[in-house]
Amino acid sequence: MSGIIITCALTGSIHTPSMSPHLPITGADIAQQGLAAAQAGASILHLHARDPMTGQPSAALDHFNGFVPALARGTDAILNLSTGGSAVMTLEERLAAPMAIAPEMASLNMGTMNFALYPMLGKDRDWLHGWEKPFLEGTDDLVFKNTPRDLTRILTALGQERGARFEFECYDLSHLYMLRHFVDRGFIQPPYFIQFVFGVLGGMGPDPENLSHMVRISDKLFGDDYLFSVLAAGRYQMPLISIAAAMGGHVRVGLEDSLTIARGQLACSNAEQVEKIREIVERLGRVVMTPHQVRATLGLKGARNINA
Ligand code: KMH
Ligand code: ZN
Repeated sequence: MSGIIITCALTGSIHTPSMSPHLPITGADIAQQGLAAAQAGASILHLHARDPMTGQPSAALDHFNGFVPALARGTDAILNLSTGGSAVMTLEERLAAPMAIAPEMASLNMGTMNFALYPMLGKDRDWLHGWEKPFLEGTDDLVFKNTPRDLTRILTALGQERGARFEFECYDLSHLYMLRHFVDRGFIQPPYFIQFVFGVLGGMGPDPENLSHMVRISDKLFGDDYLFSVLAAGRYQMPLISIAAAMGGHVRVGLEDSLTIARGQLACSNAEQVEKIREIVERLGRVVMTPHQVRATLGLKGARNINA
């Protein structure tokens, strides 16, 4: 089996500060956890920003500049900026930092969908910030908008004009067909790095049968021109990505998608999750790819060509 890519998504926009003291919030936290995750074996760092005062997901370039330069100086891991941001942001807000930084990689969410986080309200908590509870409550009426027009805009502005390659986030079978549509329109060149996303309420559930089917249909639509990676939200993270690794796929960990290291036990850091999956995949006989190998495999433009 070929090498395996470990992506680590450091903070995201799903979890809120009250859910874990280990969720990185400030630029210094995000940089420090990113460097440690890269040291542990993550060759791609998937990046979101937060407001350091409130912990709220942020799209502000200033907040990205709180950690992107430190990561660019301190690691050769590939910096992958989210264009999903948070579902409550407008597309132009989501694009501000990636347009300015012109990263080697950016995420691209392949369809409009529900993004319901309100089940996380189930637990009794002492909320640290006033925004957290209303934010989660509001997700019962939240549309994560990624129309074909939005996708065209991102592919043009970041891909064609700034040389970024993409992590295609597919939460559903239908998203594979949307990806194929943009391939047919000539917007995207192979190989396609497809992230299958499981366990977001609004996308597909974390059933292994769904993973098999996503692979089957991707084989049909993209033949040898794609690589798949898997992320799964919450407690399904490690089990489902371990299956993906055994199937020859790639894996994504990180506190963006799961705050735990084992059932009911908070992870102390992003690096702890990287270390755990690294051990699992190495025991399966997979070899963790270096950033250099990933750049060659995915045809990235190189770290020198970003604005950081
Ligand atoms: N946290 C993932 C389920 C993005 O940043 O573009 C979604 C995500 C989207 O990573
Ligand atoms: Zn993300």
